[in-house]
Amino acid sequence: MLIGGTTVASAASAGRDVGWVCMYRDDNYAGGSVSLTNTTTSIAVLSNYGFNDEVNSWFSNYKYDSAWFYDANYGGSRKCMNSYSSNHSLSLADYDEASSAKKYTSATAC
Ligand SMILES: [Ca+2]
Repeated sequence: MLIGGTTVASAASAGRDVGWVCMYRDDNYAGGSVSLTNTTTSIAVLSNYGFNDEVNSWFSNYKYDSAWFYDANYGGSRKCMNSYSSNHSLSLADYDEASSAKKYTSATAC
């Protein structure tokens, strides 16, 4: 899977690391993932990770809010990923829409 642009061995706990926000291709945190890590705190173009319009679930183990966006470069509709929360299955309208994502430095950013 791709984590911060580096391919690493598959790990069931990937994305659950402290400070990480992991976005998954399929429902229930499956199908491979790309993560906002402690060093990669924003991804302006998810297609650079082979992950454009792919996200169906996410898990945040980050103390502040983060968000994903319908368009690249943080454009279009913004969908909040609240601190220490998760969504095992996005709404059908939000399926396969995420094109960028970033972490904030506040728990009330969105
Ligand atoms: Ca999109």
